[in-house]
Amino acid sequence: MSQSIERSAAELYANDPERADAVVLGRRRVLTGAGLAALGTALGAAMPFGRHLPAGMLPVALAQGKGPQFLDFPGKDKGLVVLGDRPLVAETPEHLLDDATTPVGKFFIRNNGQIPDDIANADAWTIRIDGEVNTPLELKLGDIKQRFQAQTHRMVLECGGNGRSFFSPPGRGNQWTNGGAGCAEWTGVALKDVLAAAGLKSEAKFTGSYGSDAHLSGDASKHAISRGNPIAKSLDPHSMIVWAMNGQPLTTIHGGPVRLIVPGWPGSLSTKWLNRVVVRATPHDGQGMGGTSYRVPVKPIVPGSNDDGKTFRDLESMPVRGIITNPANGARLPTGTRDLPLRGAAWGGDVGVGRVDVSIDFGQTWQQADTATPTNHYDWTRWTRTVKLPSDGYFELWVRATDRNGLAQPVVAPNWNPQGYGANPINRIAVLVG
Ligand SMILES: Nc1nc2c(c(=O)[nH]1)N[C@H]1C(S)=C(S)[C@@H](COP(=O)(O)O)O[C@H]1N2
Ligand SMILES: [Mo]
Repeated sequence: MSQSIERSAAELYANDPERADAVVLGRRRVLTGAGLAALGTALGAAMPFGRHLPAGMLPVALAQGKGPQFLDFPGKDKGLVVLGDRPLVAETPEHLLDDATTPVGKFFIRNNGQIPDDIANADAWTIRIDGEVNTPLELKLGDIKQRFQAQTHRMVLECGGNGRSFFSPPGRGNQWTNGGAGCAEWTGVALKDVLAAAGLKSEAKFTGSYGSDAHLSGDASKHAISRGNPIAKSLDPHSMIVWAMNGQPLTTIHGGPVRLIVPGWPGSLSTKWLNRVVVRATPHDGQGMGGTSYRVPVKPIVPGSNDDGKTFRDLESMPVRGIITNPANGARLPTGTRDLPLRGAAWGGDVGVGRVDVSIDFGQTWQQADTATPTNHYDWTRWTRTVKLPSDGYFELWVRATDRNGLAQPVVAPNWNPQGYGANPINRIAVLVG
């Protein structure tokens, strides 16, 4: 076998999909021992629906590159996968998102700068509200808790780059699979109530926000990140200033003592260690705004091309996504398993989920899943579906969510862009029966 095949199956599929198919599936598009041996893989079984595998599509079981680096961080599940350690970024494999409410220990971590030290007196933390307001405010967290109506909602927080690793060629940045998302119960006050207390001027069209984390370089004149959005999103009753997650004080790693949650939009708007909200007449110009940052093409561009992003639009509502949370990708199931209960979650930015379908035959046929009603807007939709397997062998289980506007997840990541935002292809997992 040629050396190039041994480098990695993923590379072979990327460079020469026809040859890859020939090696893996053979002319009859049935997995052969020779194909397996050539790739040194763990497929290890017949692929009953192999003839339906789209030409040139890498089987999921061959997609793993180098082994994952698991997270070792106080209070965090050891199954989280580190995507970067400076700044610290870790994602949650799909099978750890099997809870209706994501435990704090399983919640993904995304930092852009240095993680601040723990704060002793949370209630003394101060947030400034200024800019296009009648009365600029300096509010202590303790005062915010007293003065405004507290509320709790279970809502998805999702990184704008979630799914990035599915782009080809790869987008720049952390190579998220589907694990840059979680759904927690957030307790706090509506941002709109706090803005109303300051009094919005007629010029108030946008907001920007700042957190206290230092830039990685240590340069005090720079912010790690500072993003903003049109004022309408800040006035959404679900956009909140929060101090508790799943009923516990917000931990430092998740922005404690206090952060924003701007649900349904890129997670980067949900500023951690929040110390200032500025109301503006013009779009915010902080770190992470403009150019290709959190922006996507209005007209598709050639994958891999250079583009300064000037004609792009800001990524706002996140696209719909579904995941399979049980069984786990790579699960080995007992010989003779025929009824296989699948479980998962789906969510879709501001729009929410209309339906969820699963396929066991590479998308030839789809079966609609049962969906539970979300507890409130921005909660995710949990789904279940039992599928019948025809035999032992290697199967891929696919899930495809469709949002309430009828937009379904594509099979491959759409609308390539240099920094890799908005990749929401269907979730595919592999199981081996027998
Ligand atoms: N101050 C500050 N806020 C921030 C960030 C950051 O680096 N600094 N990262 C943002 C990004 S990109 C995401 S996806 C979410 C991640 O929140 P989490 O780490 O609690 O999961 O926080 C956002 N808020
Ligand atoms: Mo993010």
